[in-house]
Amino acid sequence: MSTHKHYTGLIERYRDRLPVSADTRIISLNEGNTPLIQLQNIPRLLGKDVTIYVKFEGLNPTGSFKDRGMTMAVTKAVEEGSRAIICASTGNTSAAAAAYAARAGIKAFVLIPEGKIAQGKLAQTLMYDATIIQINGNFDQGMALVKEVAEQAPVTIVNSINPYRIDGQKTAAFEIVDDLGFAPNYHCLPVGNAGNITAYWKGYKEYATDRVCNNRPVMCGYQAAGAAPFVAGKMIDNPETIATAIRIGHPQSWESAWAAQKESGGWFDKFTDDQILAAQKMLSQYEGIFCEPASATSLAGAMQDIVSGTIPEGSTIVCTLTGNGLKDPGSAIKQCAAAHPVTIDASLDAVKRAILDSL
Ligand code: AN7
Repeated sequence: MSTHKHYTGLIERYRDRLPVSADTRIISLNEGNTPLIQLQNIPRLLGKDVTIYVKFEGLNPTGSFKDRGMTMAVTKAVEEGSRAIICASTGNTSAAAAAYAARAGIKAFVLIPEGKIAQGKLAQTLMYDATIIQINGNFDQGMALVKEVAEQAPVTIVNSINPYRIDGQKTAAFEIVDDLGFAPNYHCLPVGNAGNITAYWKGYKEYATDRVCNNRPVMCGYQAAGAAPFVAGKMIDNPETIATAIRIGHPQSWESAWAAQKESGGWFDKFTDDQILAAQKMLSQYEGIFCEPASATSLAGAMQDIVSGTIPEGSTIVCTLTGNGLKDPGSAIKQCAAAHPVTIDASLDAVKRAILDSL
């Protein structure tokens, strides 16, 4: 028998912990199995003795953590005989839904806020050939419409109100514990619709209950200042942030996110767009890891709470980097506009001078 083991996605890896049977047709793009990368330079810059890992979910097949939930949601939709899926999205869910629908050979409809999703996400969704419905409204309005239309049309909702999404996404917590041999002391992540914090907490609890590990992390949920309903303690009607992925004011997983915070002894906090972009740049510049703005909210929060001592020295911290920086080239180029590249003559002399000038 061959000793090679070809990784074929998170449903196969964790099938004992997921709602599939031996004859379920699995719709997968080999998602999951993402790297847990230890930061080497940022802890030193902070001057604190902490161990920080990032779970780089931007390396999933469509470039975000949504693939974990979508492999499960589309697998179950197909198993139940559905011919079409639908979602509202700030961009990443639409890309994942479109890709997994293409893989399954079914139709995807996506409602997106016009002009408010990053370019890479739009490009993907177009290429995977979803039907894009742009609305003059935000994610929350799109979500409300999706819930209404799904009652009157033969479409399966694949937003994280679909419980299979949460089941798929909980596997990220399994992978972290399987990699480390224990759960981190703190788990930091960006919070938008709050499906992911719900999913991680479910995964960590499941592993602790089954004694795969004997600890559970404190859950730290970080939001953009202009879209921080969990910090406000109430829903927000006009969310605004440059981190368009988390431009959400009415999170669907409201109760379960509060449960994660309370049961884990964690907290919510909010960060300005400038703080989020600064964290995104630091991660790129000092660690070589390029995530999208929303994802950097996790590191912005971790850094603040490490520096203040809220997260004490000696801690092991995992930050989820939910999406790839290549999703949103526009905000990156804009942020680095001051350092825009110079153009010179195509001559050896000119290139040499350019190098010597900046050494
Ligand atoms: C990069 O794609 O809601 O708190 O429609 O794309 O589970 O919603 C995206 C959310 C964080 C927030 N980081 O996660 C969508 C969508 C990135 C994201 C979040 C999203 P949740």
